[in-house]
Amino acid sequence: MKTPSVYVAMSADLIHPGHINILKIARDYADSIDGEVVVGLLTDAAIASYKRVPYMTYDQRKAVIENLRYIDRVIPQTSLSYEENIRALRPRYVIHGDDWKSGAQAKTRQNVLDTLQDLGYGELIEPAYTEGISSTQLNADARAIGISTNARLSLLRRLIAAKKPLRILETHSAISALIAQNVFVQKDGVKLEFDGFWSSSLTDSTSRGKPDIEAVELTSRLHTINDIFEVTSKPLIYDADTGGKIEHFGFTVRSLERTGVSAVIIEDKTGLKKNSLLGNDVEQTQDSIDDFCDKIRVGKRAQITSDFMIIARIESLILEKGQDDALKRAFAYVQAGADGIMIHSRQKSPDEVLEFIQRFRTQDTQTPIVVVPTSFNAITAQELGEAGANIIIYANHLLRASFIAMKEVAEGILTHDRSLEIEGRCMSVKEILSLIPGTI
Ligand code: SPV
Ligand code: MG
Repeated sequence: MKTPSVYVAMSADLIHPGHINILKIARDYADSIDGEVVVGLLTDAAIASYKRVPYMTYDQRKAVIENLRYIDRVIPQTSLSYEENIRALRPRYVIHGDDWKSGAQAKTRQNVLDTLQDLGYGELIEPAYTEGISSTQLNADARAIGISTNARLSLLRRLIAAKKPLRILETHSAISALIAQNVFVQKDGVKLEFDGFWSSSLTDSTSRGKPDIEAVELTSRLHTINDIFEVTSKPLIYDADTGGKIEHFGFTVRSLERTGVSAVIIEDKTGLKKNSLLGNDVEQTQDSIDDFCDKIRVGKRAQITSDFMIIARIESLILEKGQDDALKRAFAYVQAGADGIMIHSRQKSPDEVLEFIQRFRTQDTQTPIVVVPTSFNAITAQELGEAGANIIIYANHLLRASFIAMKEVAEGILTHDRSLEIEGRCMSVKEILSLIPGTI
């Protein structure tokens, strides 16, 4: 006969006395029926579906949890819902702290009750929640301490594996990165936040009053990134324009990697680079497939970690060379070692990007695809994800937004010859002081 079981689902990323209390209770219930305690350990994808990716990988969390003495067995729980595991395991008891009766987890709880009722077997036990300690508080404390270079660097690959699509926001300073780090909305019980940062060549140059023509050198750009990294913990994708001279690209890769950047995107243009959204209104030259593949290979040979990603950006649609050219390049770049493909477009409609993704995906289901919906802005990230894109970059919006706000306030002060009228458009001094941890 099958051993009777007690089921407990957990993320087990930051184990605290509240978890131990639940597991001890589960042990007591299991002993009372001569059964086993089975932990359904949420996979990275299950956790990332409703909050950030965990600090530790599934295997690391498993190694910790399966060595706790109250537990007999660990199995994966691949979604937030317990249903699949409950149906397969038919536990005598399911155990969860009583804090989930209201709030975001209430739906999951109801689903557990419905499933047990449907099976006509099993009981939900809800011990009192342990006050005074919570994963949320531990998370906040961990964030305040910061993140190591390697942990940040590897986060992007882990996120790509766990979640689709990723939403990446342009940041050009520490303050804009703090906004991208902390802003969130609650949607259908899910906490939606940005997964990382985009260091845009356009906004990093523009915020320095320089044109987007590779005129701001790597060292200056790394200063901005260091400022950003000092106060945040999310991963960053670096826009390296053309990647510069092939002889220099390996050094760029090493510097980015050393700093903790997760990925570099290089575009297949050569000569004097202009911003892609200018299209054929300016002279822009696409690199040959062979030369660009060589550059990808140089980058791949230079990197030290296996986590760093080199993403090849295809400019064929920007330069009106057509889908066939774009696809031919995409497959060649992947063959040369590119860890991802970015397909760019300056059309108002997303059609050409969707066509590219669909055709690319018929031959390659794995390589991550990056898109930048600046001009085709009516399509949602969710829709692009469903079409097969992995990373959606909002490439310039924080800088564009701040420019309008600053100009309005500057004009307002001149118009009224004082600042009274525009105070409402500014954050209060008290608020701005309290925004930065450590000010007071
Ligand atoms: C950037 O943000 O600098 C980019 C994207 O490269 S785009 O401006 O659309 O070319
Ligand atoms: Mg750029």
